[in-house]
Amino acid sequence: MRMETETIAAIATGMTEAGIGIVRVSGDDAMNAVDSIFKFSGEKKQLSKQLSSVRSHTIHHGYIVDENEEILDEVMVTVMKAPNSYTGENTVEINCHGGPFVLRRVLEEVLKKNVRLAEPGEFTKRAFLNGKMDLSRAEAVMDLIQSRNEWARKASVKQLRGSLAEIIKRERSEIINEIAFIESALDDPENYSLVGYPEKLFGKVENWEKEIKQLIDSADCGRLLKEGIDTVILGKPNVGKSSLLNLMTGEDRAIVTEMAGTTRDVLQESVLLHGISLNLMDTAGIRSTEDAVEKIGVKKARNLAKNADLILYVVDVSVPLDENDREILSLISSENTILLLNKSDLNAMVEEKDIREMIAEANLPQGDHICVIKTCTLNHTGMEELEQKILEMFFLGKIRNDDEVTITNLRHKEALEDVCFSFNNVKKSIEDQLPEDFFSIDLMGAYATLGTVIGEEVGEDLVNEIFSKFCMGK
Ligand SMILES: Nc1nc2c(ncn2[C@@H]2O[C@H](COP(=O)(O)OP(=O)(O)OP(=O)(O)O)[C@@H](O)[C@H]2O)c(=O)[nH]1
Ligand SMILES: [Mg+2]
Repeated sequence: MRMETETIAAIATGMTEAGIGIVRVSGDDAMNAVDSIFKFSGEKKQLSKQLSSVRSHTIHHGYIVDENEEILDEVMVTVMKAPNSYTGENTVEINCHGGPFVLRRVLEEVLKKNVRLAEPGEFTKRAFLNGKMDLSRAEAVMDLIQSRNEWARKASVKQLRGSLAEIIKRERSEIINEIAFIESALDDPENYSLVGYPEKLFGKVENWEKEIKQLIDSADCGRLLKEGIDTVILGKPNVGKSSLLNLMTGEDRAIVTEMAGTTRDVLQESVLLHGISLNLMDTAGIRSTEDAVEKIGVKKARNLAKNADLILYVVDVSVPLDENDREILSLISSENTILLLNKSDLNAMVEEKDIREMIAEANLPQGDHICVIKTCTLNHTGMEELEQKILEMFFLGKIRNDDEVTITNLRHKEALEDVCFSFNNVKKSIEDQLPEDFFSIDLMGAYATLGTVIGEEVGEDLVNEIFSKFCMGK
């Protein structure tokens, strides 16, 4: 792939007030460009020194000035020369004071020096194009930045250190060996025998397939861990849904009143549960209503229920079950629901057996598996049991130990599913006793698709698409 030489710059840190903010410049002309707006501190140095002549990986104190020599900020400038930098190019990082306005002004001055604004992810894209990292590692950089919990951070760091790429590279080299063997044997049958070979290959393909399937299996669990479990709180009006959200977030986020129909819009909050994120959504109580606003809220709640990873169905035990509960039962499935018998401090009009009867009447597949927990959001009863149940439901036996490689990226998952498809074709060809060149065709397919994960067989379009999702300055 072509080397990019244009010099680019961007603000690499967040645009909020902070102690330090960094303007990053990368490309052939990085040092020259910054030289023309940077003054070393100390008079002697000002005359004699240039950033382009300092040693690589050194840091220098000084000032950024505009055309009129007016000082914009007092800064520390780090110089990293090609190829020993993140991008593999000459890189200068200007450590400014971290105000958004100051940073923008310094960036503006840099951009006047024949430097253009970097696109999102362009620094990392250059690192990839310059061979500093494979694609799966570049993607891990973004995942790491976006990680919202300890688990996601660990998974990204592992991938960043190349663990996924290692597996992929090893399988690819094993596959290419087999292809080479088949081709040689077909060309030169006198010296290479294919007797008994299909059986041997079958075993190898099964092993590769097993390893790839394990990675695919880790993806669903990985997605939930990385992005959080989309959790919808569902129930009739006034049962305590908003109280539950407030209790779980530890904040008074939702309005709670004794009036039915208080919540009308969806309220979303993120909650961390033993290092795992829940995207908790409080919804309008489900009931048939003539109120136009509430109607919209109920519709939204129904839609959210359809795509939820987890539904917390809240029932108020002090009020008899009715048609609205029947409707809610039609929105849930037994795999994704935990039923909470709330207001357990009050006189119970509803017992667990009543709701179980209604579930049975609703003919919900495996309805008897639904877990029922007694809660009281006023005195916090049942919360530990609820947390425990959520962890069990999603991660029991599924959270892998720290050494195992987990994939969290949808692109990787889809590619690996294609790889398994190719492996299956090879196995089928072997079983159907087809000629050996059929094996190589699908092995080649698997080899190429594996390559896309680490970026060895990807077109420019895909590369651009992947990096465009990055944040600015990375
Ligand atoms: N006794 C008792 N009261 C509760 C409990 N949980 C909530 N409440 C009360 O029930 C009323 C309704 O609570 P909310 O949390 O607003 O209920 P909601 O389901 O969000 O109601 P809508 O938004 O109207 O659908 C409030 O007065 C709460 O204080 C509980 O466990 N016990
Ligand atoms: Mg509410």
